Amino acid sequence: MIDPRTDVSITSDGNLLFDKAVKDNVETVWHRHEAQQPQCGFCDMGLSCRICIMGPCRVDPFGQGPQTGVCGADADIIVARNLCRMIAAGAASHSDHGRDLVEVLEAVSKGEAPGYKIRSEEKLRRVAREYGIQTEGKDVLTVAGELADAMMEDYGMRRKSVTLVNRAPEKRRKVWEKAGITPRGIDRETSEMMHRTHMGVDNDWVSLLTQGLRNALSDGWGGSMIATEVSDILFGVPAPKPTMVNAGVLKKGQVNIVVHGHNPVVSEMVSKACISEEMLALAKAKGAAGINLVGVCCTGNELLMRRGIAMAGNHLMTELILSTGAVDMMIVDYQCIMPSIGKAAACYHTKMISTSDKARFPGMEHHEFHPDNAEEKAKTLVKAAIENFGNRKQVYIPVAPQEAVGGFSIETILGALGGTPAPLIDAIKAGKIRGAVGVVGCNNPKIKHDYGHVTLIKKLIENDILVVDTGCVSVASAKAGFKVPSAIEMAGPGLKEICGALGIPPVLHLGSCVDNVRILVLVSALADALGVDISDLPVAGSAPEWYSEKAVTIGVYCVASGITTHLGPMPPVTGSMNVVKLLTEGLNDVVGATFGVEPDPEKAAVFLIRVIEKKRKALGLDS
Ligand code: CUV
Ligand code: SF4
Repeated sequence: MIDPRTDVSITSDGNLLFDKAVKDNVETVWHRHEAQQPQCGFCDMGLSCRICIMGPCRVDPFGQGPQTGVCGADADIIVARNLCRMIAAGAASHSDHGRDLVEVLEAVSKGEAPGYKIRSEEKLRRVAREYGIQTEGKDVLTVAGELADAMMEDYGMRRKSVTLVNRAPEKRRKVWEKAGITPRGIDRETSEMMHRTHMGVDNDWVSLLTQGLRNALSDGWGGSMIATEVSDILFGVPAPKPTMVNAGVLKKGQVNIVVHGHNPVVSEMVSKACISEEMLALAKAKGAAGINLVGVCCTGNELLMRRGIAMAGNHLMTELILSTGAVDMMIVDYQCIMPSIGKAAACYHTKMISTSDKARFPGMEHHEFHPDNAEEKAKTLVKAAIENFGNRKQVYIPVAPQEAVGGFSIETILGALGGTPAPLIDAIKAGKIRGAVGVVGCNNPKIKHDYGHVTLIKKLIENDILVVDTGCVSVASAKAGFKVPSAIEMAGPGLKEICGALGIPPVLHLGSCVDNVRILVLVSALADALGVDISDLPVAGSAPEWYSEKAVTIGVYCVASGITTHLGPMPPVTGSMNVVKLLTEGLNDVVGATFGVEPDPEKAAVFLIRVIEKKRKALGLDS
């Protein structure tokens, strides 16, 4: 295979491993993306519909061909329905991930999950009280069981609203009440979204999108928030830790195990097995100096947050790190795992393992993890990885790892500030920090790998804007060196002063994609401290290289929560100017925030800075 491209990424490990993959005849996401060109223009604009089999249908954007599908749906209806189904899929993914954690919590309470335990009793009791559970005098497992029960109710149809919306500032909850978008039940909103988008149900694009907002809020303040909170309860509340990033975290002389996916339920058990004496002795007996567990994507973020475990890469690096030939085993759970990677691994000695009853992949061995067998399964797999160490052929690890600090939970951020957001607010009031932007989301082969993330973040911190990041962005920014305390040298003078005094980098790693809810908790604390709504704060969101349905849902719940959000790639909505206008302007009157789309990260920085400066002015901060 000859490939003229030498610059798919802005990172050197990305480019070098891409060349290696090409040399080894490994097909990558970039090859397949090219093979898809030109991609369908109707789909790109959201104008194709295959909801029923009177179709599939397409609406002609130029006005000459058909203007409705067979059922009579016009461009507005088709575009809105398609977007709403993306929201439902994203909400379902995060919320189902949350459900898996609630099930582990329940199993722990019943003593049916050996190896798992309650690591943060303090947080368990605190969250239980938010659910109205009387915790005094009750033992920890009883509280865990009652909390799991109460959370299960959040998924259903017995409540007026999901419980954790109470964390939002009162003003925000009023906005939701008025717009009729307070999420009632987590599964309910997703289910209703699917119902409304069936042929012949909701055919008003405004009312469809309104339900889209409610559905997204059921993720942000429901399913994702439960996922994060229960993960903290079971695996510990993250605190800042030093770590390493990029493909250089793989080690030549050690057994390399990579975990990929999203749910910490599996990776936590694997991480435990990797440090057991028994496994270490076995590795040594097989000639390895140790066992090196590293992560990719969000399950890696979960481990990094709580254990300081190194990150080998983000979404577009998942195939490439296999081409190091140094991965003895990759263990996946679910979400964002390209079905191609089994094939890529087949070019090397790498053993590929799937673990979830709901996620299977070609070219992988399936070893199903459940709360009752996870501890044992993890040991079996680590053993198999050790056995596989001797089968390595050539190993190519082209770069040295980059240092980074990760693991900022809101609890530790506020703790570092003395228990209140006041010092942060003072720095914002004084204009030393102009505001904050959450930069989140994926990679997408439509954009040079990590270019959007790194370019945007560089501009923001130069302009004294504090950046918090999650998901695949967090790996990009760590690789770029933004996550060491000395990175303040790249920040503007005010941000440099504040971060310097606190000993923190100008870009804070808040975790995985479900951990975007930590941003919601942080902005709620800031808004409450100032007595304003979230939409009044000098904050914004951005997803410069997003690709997934989950990212759509995150974007929508951020905007519905009052955070104006930038998207790099255009979502498939340009077929309806009505929908575009609602998303980019109209929503301002409903929720006080909008979307902005700008593929160029330099221009996106200007957009975000303007949003922040406008909010500052409205708050009277610079008068
Ligand atoms: Ni959930 S959703 S590519 S791994 S951030 Fe990474 Fe993060 Fe997007 Fe997926
Ligand atoms: Fe066509 Fe309407 Fe069926 Fe969609 S729902 S495929 S527009 S007939």
